[in-house]
Amino acid sequence: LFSAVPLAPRDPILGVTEAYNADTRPTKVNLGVGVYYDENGKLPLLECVRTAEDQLNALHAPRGYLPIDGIALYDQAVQKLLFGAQSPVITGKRAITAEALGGTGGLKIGADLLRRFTPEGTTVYISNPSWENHRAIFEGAGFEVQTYPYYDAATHGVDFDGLLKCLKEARPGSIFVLHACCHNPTGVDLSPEQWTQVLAALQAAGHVPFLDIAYQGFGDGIEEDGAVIRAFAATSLPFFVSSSFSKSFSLYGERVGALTVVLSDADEAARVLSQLKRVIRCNYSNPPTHGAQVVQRVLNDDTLRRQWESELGAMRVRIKAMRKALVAGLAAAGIDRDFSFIERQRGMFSYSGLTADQVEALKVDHGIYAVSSGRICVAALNDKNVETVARAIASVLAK
Ligand code: PLP
Ligand code: TYF
Repeated sequence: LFSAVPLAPRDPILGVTEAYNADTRPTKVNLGVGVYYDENGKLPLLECVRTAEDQLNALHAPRGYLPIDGIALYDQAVQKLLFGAQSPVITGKRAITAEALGGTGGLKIGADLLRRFTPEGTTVYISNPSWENHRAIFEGAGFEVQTYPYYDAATHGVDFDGLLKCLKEARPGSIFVLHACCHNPTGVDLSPEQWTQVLAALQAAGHVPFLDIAYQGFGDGIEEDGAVIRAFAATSLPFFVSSSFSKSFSLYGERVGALTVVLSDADEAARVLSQLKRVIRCNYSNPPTHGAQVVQRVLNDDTLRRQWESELGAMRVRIKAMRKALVAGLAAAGIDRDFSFIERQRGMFSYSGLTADQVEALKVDHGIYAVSSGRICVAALNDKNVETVARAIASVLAK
């Protein structure tokens, strides 16, 4: 049965970490995976998380099965975070939310749900480029996946005409996966005016938007980064949102995320929730307790919530400082190419423009690991390594 099974390709991003781990050079730097490291190069445990965990430990609560859609207080907190507490989609009971296994889990149960209720042959469009798991998840759910034009390397911006054209020409009722903020891998987001046009085009064609928000708070702020979701919620358009707390709470391994769907009315929402629960039951039955308990406690407690906002704000500010330091470091290393776009990009990533060969040289000659597309994780830079990284990049550019 298994003698002819071919070896599957490695994940292009997680494979970088495997190679990095095997490198014995003490000066090595991992700019591959999208993880936030602090100024000492360490994965942080947020103070708000530590406090919530201490409180939870003191309770010594039993661990029964959760409801299929997770902890109610968590689901409600997710909705408030996404839409604002007073949003009509919440008060009108048009939004349903299920705790999910990270943002990935939110995408997966959303994809499975859509597959059950969209016509055969429905196409899913993801950005070109996108997080590769988008393609894998939607293809795995049984969809044909195509790309819409997004990144324009010449301008380090968005090919907006190409994107609009695709939205207009795609068969009505197609599914569009959109990064709500901090686009992975490019770091290039749409402007509010562009979002308005995208929203109008989606509505005109009756497409199904599937917003992915995995980096809320890393762009301009929690509120600011959620503005796109609120703009969608202000229309009557049904849409999906997969959200993740992996990065914003530094809770990667706890798998805390959610799927939220906004429907036309409360009755439709109740029916769709019943179907979503069915999808969850046959995937993993019900979600885990710990991570969602922690997040729920923080979001629903004024003091912890303020602490979270301040800790997340500090991460955002540090990343921006590292963007500046990298651009300055490249200039100081004698590079005259204009790298100022790195400062304009948002979130954890920068599409640096380095070629696959240059990324390979960075690894071989300098022990600096990046994704072969040229994507670097700016959140892995710190005051101690940024100059080394800048000099290494300068040296491979000069090769
Ligand atoms: N969506 C995007 C765009 C991401 O970059 C990530 C990163 O991991 C995810 C979803 C998934 O997040 P999680 O780790 O919570 O599954
Ligand atoms: O893009 C990244 O680096 C993060 C982490 O299969 C990640 O989103 C990467 C690959 C993957 C799962 C998570």
